[in-house]
Order: sequence, then structure tokens, then C-alpha cells
Amino acid sequence: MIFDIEMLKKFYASFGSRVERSKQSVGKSMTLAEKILYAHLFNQEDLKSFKRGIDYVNFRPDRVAMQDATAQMALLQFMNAGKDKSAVPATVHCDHLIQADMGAKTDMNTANESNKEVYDFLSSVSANFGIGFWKPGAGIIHQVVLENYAFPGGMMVGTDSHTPNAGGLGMVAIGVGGADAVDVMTGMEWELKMPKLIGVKLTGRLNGWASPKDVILKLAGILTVKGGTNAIIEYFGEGTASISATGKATICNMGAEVGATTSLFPYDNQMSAYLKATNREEIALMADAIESYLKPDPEVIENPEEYYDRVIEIDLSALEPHINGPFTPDAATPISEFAAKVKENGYPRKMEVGLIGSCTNSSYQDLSRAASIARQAYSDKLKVAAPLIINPGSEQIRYTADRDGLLASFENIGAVIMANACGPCIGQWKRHTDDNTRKNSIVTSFNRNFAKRADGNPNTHAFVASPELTMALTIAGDLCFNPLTDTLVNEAGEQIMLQEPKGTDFPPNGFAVEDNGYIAPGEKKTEIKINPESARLQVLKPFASWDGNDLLEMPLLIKAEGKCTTDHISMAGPWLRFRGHLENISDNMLMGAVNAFNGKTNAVLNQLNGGYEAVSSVAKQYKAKGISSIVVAEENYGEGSSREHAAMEPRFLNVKVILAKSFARIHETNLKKQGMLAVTFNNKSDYDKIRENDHISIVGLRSFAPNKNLTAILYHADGTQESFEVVHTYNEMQIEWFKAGSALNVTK
Ligand code: MIC
Ligand code: SF4
Repeated sequence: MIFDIEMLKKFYASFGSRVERSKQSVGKSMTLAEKILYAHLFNQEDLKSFKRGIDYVNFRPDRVAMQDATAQMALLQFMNAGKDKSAVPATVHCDHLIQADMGAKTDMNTANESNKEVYDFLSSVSANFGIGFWKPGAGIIHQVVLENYAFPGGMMVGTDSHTPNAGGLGMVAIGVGGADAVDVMTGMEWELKMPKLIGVKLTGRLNGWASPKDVILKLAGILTVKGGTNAIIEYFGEGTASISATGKATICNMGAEVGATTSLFPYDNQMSAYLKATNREEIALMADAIESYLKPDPEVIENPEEYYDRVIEIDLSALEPHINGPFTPDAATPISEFAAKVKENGYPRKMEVGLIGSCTNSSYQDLSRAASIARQAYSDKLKVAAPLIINPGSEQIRYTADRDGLLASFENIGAVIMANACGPCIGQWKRHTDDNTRKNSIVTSFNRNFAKRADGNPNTHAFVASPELTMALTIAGDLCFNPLTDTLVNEAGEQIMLQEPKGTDFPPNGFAVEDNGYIAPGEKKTEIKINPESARLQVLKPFASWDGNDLLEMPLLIKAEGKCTTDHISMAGPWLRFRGHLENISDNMLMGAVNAFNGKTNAVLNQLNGGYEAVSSVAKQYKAKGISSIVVAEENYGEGSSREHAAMEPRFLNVKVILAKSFARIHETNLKKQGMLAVTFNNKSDYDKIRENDHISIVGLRSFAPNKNLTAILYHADGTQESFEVVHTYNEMQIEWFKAGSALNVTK
């Protein structure tokens, strides 16, 4: 058995009493998120009512999951923590490093060869430290976790921002950087600021072309990319009952796109059915027995405004399919208005590739609904206008979909089935195109669509939609096609209306798989080898501790303008190969960030010689001379991924401070964990005062204390000075991390 049933028995046996005790001490009815959070306090004796958005709380998560692109750094750090074994069940999933090119078979061979060194490292560390290992091809982390490990009422962390996918099974699942995962694996307390709660009330019932994906696409438009920061999104209301567990997972998955800490649904029959369908009947029965604890209290439902910090209502019956994009996942447009928007903005109307799958949308329900449209296209002799690519989320899904003819339905209309892996979703895509310089559009059923993400091409306009809508637009090859109202002309010249998608939540004959790709941890220790000559793996040297002084007259490295996501800070795609080698990956630092002074990427002033050079190159030259530097940025800096490389690279290259208008949660924590100083403008307009050849000091660090602002002093080149206050959110513990040089230095 893959999961630890004895542990789960203990968990369910005490969950109810832990919730009861918390309710007593808080003296109030509870939302589901609160029940799960309080039941996972690190120290059950510490019970009190925590202030949301203010108090830091220590938790004891039940599990850890890591994917190959972040696990390398996580495990390199864990190896330095001096433990024999992970304190909680943990798994590694090899999904990000497989490039999509010719199709699953060829691409798997290439990946196994080109990533051998990294896979060997990950599998031997896993074997040694009691960590379960999912081989390349076994599937995408979040799909595999949902199929095997997620359980109602549980709490987990994962080194990937879409970890909240497990909220589809009523779990509080949170995306973190590797250093946080190390805390949990070493059995230490894991700290999080008590999140605020956004309640989303679902009424009505999805119908026709509308799918679970459209719930979150619409919500992303309401909340925007930072609207969920430091908040848990909890869904409630009668509408939740009609959404399958995998549909719920899709909705929770994409909560990452609004910056939410996590998202979750109350336990119901849909979850119970999914647990049973995936061989976990025992868990379903235990959850059934304590059902009332796995839901918000009735008072919460009756009077949500009193219990949630914000309440949003969505009527599923009236929900239209949405398409979000380009370049940001919160640009939400209902399909009825989309054609006009395409024309108005001059988006390339021709739809050039359709991509279905990813961790967001590769459930049986997703594939079967999209396949129903593919089948109609085939039988009605519709010419499929654009190439179609499918990335199944796991081997279990792929095997089952193959057995049931779903994959054949896609292949009949020309689809290429890629490996069970992230592929194009993370820029691991050798896109076959005639011309890279042409503006072009693609539609995906993925979750993110930042510039250059899928194919590295800034001219690509990527839109996200449900799998069924992606399928329809692929057939039409036209962004302005609306399958709800428009017809297509087939080879015989007849007008064809696409029928509403039809699918089933579960395979009629059950899920099946021959080799799920799992390797349980071994008993025996093996040697972990890191070749000092390796370009891909490098032993981590601890960062130096703080020297006790203020940070004085640091040259400005870059003043970034506009969106600066982790993709801009530490690009994925071709750079994923260096995720285990801090020095090599640091060469990509901030290469996607736009320099506010010249509008260009990767061209910043080198204050040593007056020339314009790559950001990492300038930082390296400063470092060689023992000079520290500072980065300035706008809103939601570090949005997107959990990759801690985005924090470690600046740390490695002697950047001491990130001064932004605001931060995304995971990234802010990553910066703190790595001993960086992350501060925000007290007055956002002070951003405008920063000039290209400024030197900047941050003072007040000798009396660095919680809730006490620091001061920034700008030394302009003309000899004038300006100063203003900057705000930080460090607590006592995090100040210790800063002083020690990193959280890991404190742990040791
Ligand atoms: C992503 O979707 O951006 C990733 C790639 O899965 C990242 C993790 C990474 O950068 O390795 C994430 O979401 O955290
Ligand atoms: Fe992989 Fe994309 Fe999911 Fe990230 S969002 S885990 S890259 S499939």
C-alpha cells in the first residue's frame, strides 16, 4: 500500500476531539479551514484564538510532496540538516524535467538519458531518507498526490505553488519553498501567518459547456492575481455538491493564480466516491464517520459574513465558459464577449496550437468531455484546424484513458500524446513552428500564461480555458469561434454545430494501471554522489551570517517595472536543467524583468563602467569587488512559482535587499528563509524617487525588531539625498534567520 493506513487511522480517531477542543478555546463556530488549521497546531497546548493576517502560527503538517525541479534544492538543504530520515511521509515526483517534442515514447527516452544524473541523485536521496519516489513518467505531482495521498481534513506542504490541488479532497495543501519543506521533514514546527478567509458561495449547478475550470477563471477575474494573497479560499453552498472531486481540485489548483495560500472544499459524497474509485475505501469510511468535522459549522453557512473576511457568490447555473489571457491568468472574459475582445485588442485570431492536460485539467472527466467533442469532429468530418497536444496527468489516467479509447479519439483527429509530465506548461516544449517572430495565439487547459512561459517566445499569446473549450477552439482554429452559438463547415460543406461536451467523472470499468512508477524507500543506505565537475548538481555552501552593520550605499542593480513573476526572476524552460546547481542557475537571474529606465529586459546599468549588461553579469562583477546591491520592484513581486531559486540566486550574487511595492506570499517567505531582506515601500509613490544610478542604504538593522520600520536613504548621482520609511513583516524568529544568514543556519 502506498499510503500509511495506520497513520490515517490515528489521524481520524483524534480529529474530532481536536476540533472540539479548538472550538472551545476559540469560543466560536468554525469554518472548515479553521478546523483543519487548529487541528494541526504544532503544539496542541498552545490553543488560543489566532488573529488572521497578523499572528504567526506553528503547524505540524502531515505530509510533504516535492517535484524534481524544486526537490533538488530542497534535498540538498535537507542533506545539510543532519537527519537520518524524513519525520513525516514525503514523496518526490519526476515531472518537470521531461521535454515535450515528438511524443511520449521518444521523449521519455531522451529525458531518462539527459536527466540521468539528476534522477539518480533524487532516487538515491529518497531511498536513503525514507522518501517515496515517483519515477519519470509516473505523472505530475498534483495529480499523483490527488490519486494516492490527499485525504479529507489533512494538511500538507508541497514545493510547488499548485499544491492546493489537494483541496479537491478537502485537504489544506500549501505551496512552499524547499527550505519550508525541510522544516517539516526535520520534524520542526512549520510557520505560517494565520491566513485570512475568503468564502466563495456556490449556488446552482454547472450545465452545458460550463466546467469547474470556469469557476476559477471567473473568480480570477474578480480577485486578480494578488487578491488571494495570505488568504485561504473556502468554497461552500449547495453548488459544491454537484462538482466532482477532480473538478474541485481544478478549482483549488488555480487558486494559486490569485495568490491564495490554499483553497478547499467541504467533504461530501463526491470526495467519498473519488476515494473509493481510487482504491481508498477505508479512508472514505473513516471520513464519512466524522463528516460534520470535515465541513464548516452550520452557523457559518447561515451567516457567512460573520465568519469569512470576504464573501463572494457565484451562480453556477448562470456561469459562462471563460477564456483568460493573454499574459496573465486574471484577464477573464466570458466566451460571449471574447471574439469582440480579440478584435478590439488585435490579438492574433488564428489559433495555432491547442494543449490539453497538465496538473490542472487531466482528470477522467476532463479527458472524457474533451474526447466527446473530438469524436464528433471525426464522425462529422470536420477538418481540425490546429495541432493538438495532450499531456496526461498520471500513468493511471493515461493507461485508463488509453484502455477506454479516449486517447484514440484524440489521435484520430491528429493529436500527439506527450509524456505524463508538465511539458509545455513549464516551457519544456520544443515547439514545432515555421516562424518564431510572428505574433501567434495558443489555447491551453493549463493554469499559467505569463509571457514566454510555454515556448519561450514573447510573441506567443497564451490563453487558458477548460479542456472542452480548448478542444472546440482547436477544431475551429479561430479564437473568435464560440461553440455555444457558431457553426463550423465540414468537408462536405455542411454547417455543423458542436454538441455540448459529455463525459463521466469516473471510468465505467474503473481505473487501471500496469506500472504506476512508484518506488518505495529502501531499507539500506546507498551512497549519494555529487560530482564536483557536474554542471547540474552542486553541494550547497551555507550563506554567510549578517555582519552586524546597516546595509550601506548599495548600487541599484535593477528597478523592475510592471509584472515581475518568478518566471521573470528565474526563468524555467531551458534553465530547469540547472535547478540543482546554484552557481549555474544564477546566470538567469532577473533576465525577464523589465528595466524601468529603458524598457528592456536583461540590460541594466553597470555602475562600475557605465555600460549596459545582463543583470546577473553586473551582479557578479559587484560581488567580485565585495559590493552588495539592491533590487527595486513593483506589485506582487515573485508571483507564481514556489521555486526558491528566485530567492537564492540574488542571495548568491550578493544582492542584499528586495524593495518592492508588495510581495507574493511564497516568495516573501523564500526570501526570508534564505537570509535576504524583503521590504516594502511605506508610501508606494517613493518607488518613483529611485533613479538609475542611485546608491541606496537601508538603516535601522542594528535595532531590527518586529513591527518597526527601517529607513531607506537614496544617494543620487547629483549629490542630493532623499530618505523614506520601508516596512518589513519579519517576526523574532525570522529576524534570527536574517542574522544567521539563512533559516537553515539556525536549524543547524
Ligand atoms: C510552475 O507551475 O510554475 C512550477 C514550475 O510548477 C513551479 C515550481 C517550479 O518552479 O519548479 C510552481 O508552481 O511552484
Ligand atoms: Fe507542472 Fe504546470 Fe502543474 Fe506547474 S502548473 S506542476 S509546471 S503542470
